[in-house]
Formats: sequence, C-alpha cells, structure tokens
Amino acid sequence: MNETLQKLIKREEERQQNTINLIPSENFTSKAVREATGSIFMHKYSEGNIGVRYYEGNEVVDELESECIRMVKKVMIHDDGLRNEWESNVQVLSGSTANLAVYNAVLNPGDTILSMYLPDGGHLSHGWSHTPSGEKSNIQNPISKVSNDDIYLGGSVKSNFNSKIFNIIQYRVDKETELINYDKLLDHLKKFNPKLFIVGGTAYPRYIDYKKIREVLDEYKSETGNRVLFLADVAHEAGLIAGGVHPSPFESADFVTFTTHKTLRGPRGAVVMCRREFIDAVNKSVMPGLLGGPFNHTIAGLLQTLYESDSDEFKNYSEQVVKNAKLLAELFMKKGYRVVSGGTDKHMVLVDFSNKGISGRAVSKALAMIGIITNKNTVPFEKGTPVSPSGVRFGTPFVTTRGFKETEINQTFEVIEKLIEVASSVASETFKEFVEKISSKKSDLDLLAKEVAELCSKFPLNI
Ligand code: DSN
Repeated sequence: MNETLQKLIKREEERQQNTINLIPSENFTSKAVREATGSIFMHKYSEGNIGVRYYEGNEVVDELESECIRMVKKVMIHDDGLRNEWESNVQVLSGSTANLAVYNAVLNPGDTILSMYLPDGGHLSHGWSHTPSGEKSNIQNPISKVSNDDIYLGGSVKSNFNSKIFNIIQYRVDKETELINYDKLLDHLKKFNPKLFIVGGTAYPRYIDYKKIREVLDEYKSETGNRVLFLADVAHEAGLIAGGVHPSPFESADFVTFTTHKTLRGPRGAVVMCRREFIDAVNKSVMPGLLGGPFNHTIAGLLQTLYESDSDEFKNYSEQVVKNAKLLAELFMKKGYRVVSGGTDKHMVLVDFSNKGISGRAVSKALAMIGIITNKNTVPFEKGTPVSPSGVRFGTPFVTTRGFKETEINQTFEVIEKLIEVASSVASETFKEFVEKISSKKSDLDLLAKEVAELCSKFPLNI
C-alpha cells in the first residue's frame, strides 16, 4: 500500500483506539465485517434485481443479495407471519438515498410530506428549508391558527433538495415534555393532508409509539377517505429493534428505512423495507430511478453484520447499550444537568448546556481535546444556531462494543464532569476566545486525557 495512505490509516486506527467515542451514530465493526466489506465483491457491476441484471456474471451476486434480503427480514422482523408481509431493497447506498427511494417510489413533485422539525431532532433528508434571520418564520402559513410551537412550514432557503421538490411541513415536539405530541397528529393531518408521514430522526432519545401513529392515520382515513403512507426512519434504532430493546415499527408502518452502521454495527450503508405491495415501485425507484450499480461489497459486509446480529450476544449487547445510556442520563441529571425529555429509552442522551452558561459547541470541542469524541447538537426550542447549539449528544453504541459497562460509564462521566468544570471556568464571549483560554489549561487537560487513555487501553479495539 502507498506509504502516505498507510500512515493515514495507521493514524486513524490509533485515533479510534485511543479515544472514547460517544457519537451515537457511530460504532465499531468486527474484523469479519471489515473483511467482507473490503472483499472482491467490490469489482462487480450488477444493475437490476436478483435474476434480472443488465450484466452477465452475477450468479454469485444474486445469491449474496437474496441471502442478505432473507437475513435482513429475519433480523429486523421477529414475527414469522409479519415477516411475510414485508420486502427489502438492500441496494441503497445511504440513509438519505433510502428515504429518497421511498419518496421517488410513491410521491409526485409538489406532494406534502409531514415530518419532524429538524432542530427538534428530525433529519435533513426528511426535508429542510431554513428561515434566514429577519424573515418571519412560517411566513407562507396559509392557515392562521397554526402555532409556530406546533408546526414549521419552512423558510425561503431550501437547504435540502427534498424541500425544492416536495411541500415539507414539520411537526414539533411538545414544548413541556419534549416528546412527540401524538394528540396533535390528527389535527395536523386534517390541516395539511400529507401523502407521507415520517417519524424518526437523529436526536430523539425516547421510544417512538408506532402503534399510536398507525391508529391516528387509520382514524384520519376513516374520517376523510385519505390514505397517508407511513415511513418509519429507524436509522438510529435499527440495532435496538434487531436486539429487541425498542418497539418494532413493522406492525404499523408502510416503509421502514435505516442505515446499517449505527446501532446495527455494520458497514456504512442502508436498507429500504416496505410492505409487499410497494416492493416493485421501490426497486424501480432505486434502479433506474436513482442509482446505478449496487455496492456489492457493502451488501457482503451487511450480510456478515446480520449473521452477527442474529444472536444472543447481540441481544445482550443491545441491552447493555441502553443500560449504559440510561445510567449516563441519570448521572448527568443527578449533577444538575438538563437532559432533554428527562432521560432516555435508547442509546443516546441529549444534554442541554444552556443553563450552564456554556455552549454545546464549546463542550464538545473541549471534550475532544482530552479524547472524548461527541457532537454538538440542537435541542428542542433551540435558542442558539446549528453551528453553535446548546446541546451535545452522548451515545453508547461504540463504547459498549469495546466492552464498557456501568463501571466504565461512571468513570467516563467523572472525567466528563471534571472537563466541563474546567471548560465552564473559561466560558467566553466568543468560541475563538474559549479555545484559546481552554488550551492554556494544559495541565488540567493532560490529567484528564491520561484518564481517557487509561480507560481505552483497558478495553482495546480488535483492529
Ligand atoms: N449523521 C447521522 C447522525 O449522526 O445521526 C444522521 O445522518
């Protein structure tokens, strides 16, 4: 291998080995998953579907893809009868293209999508247009009685492509509980008559009540005759659903999309699952609609992941991921930190630092200086900006893979707390000033970095 590249890989290995990764959307794969993902399947073009390809030489790829589809259904849907009602496309390349594949399969330009407000925890690919400062939010609001606290109708800057194509309406979480307000859903449906309802996102730490959503969609249909299609984007929850520690969306939704590298612990990739009636439309939407040749090496890596997830070991892992996150939430709250929604049911804790006089941006930067890797994040009813938000997401999938249990979560929290004390003592007007001041606290930072390094060395990654 080229020496420059070799050195880059080595450095990244060392970085992953020697830092505590608390980003909730990242994980660490097995050697077997990495080998399969780097396998010679990467050389093959296989546009089309199993048995109906545009290139010859796909007899092995056909078997690989069929087996992957069989396993994805086995791992994600635990009830045999229900499993028979679902189909999968494993060719999509990422979470965003998985969602786009669904839109392209069943929507027309101009159709309305009702999805979760991005700063409250939704996702860019569910459509996003922002309101520049000075512009009146919800300016296009055609319905006078809709409150900005309940619904966001979008701004003039169509930041995400989907917002240029579809009419994106976004529901907000409840201001008090910071939970999805299922009681307002029927009202929203009646006002906006969407073609597609989406639930899921990147920073919603609580269970999602898919059954309740189905009930409301059915009630709306029986009142109006309108069928609203239901997409559950479970990118964050996929592994927890596979491990049986999060409610399953499969009884309730029409489409389920997810990435494969978060809680599911696979290679970077994605899957679209759908009720049987939609599989032809989804397959056509993927190819020729959106993509060319599938990444067969990623499908191979995913298949190995699915064999690994189909085990008691993975169930135990998923349980521990949630136990670790719940403990982390409790520890933050005991020390007076504001945890969004008052806790977590999942793999992620969202902490709002606005009552501590320090931004999420400053906290995540300072943590990175001692080797704890997180990401800054908006919180519901955010007062800051996406570049300098109030929150930080703390997730447990990666550290649980390396073997952290309650003892290590307690130790990690102690380090986080000491670091936040140091960071708060130099809270500054500007981020630049903050970075300068905290960099001057070298001896404090070095002591904490040493604790991080010790913890990592006790739980080495199998690189
Ligand atoms: N980047 C993913 C996450 O961190 O949640 C979502 O796209």
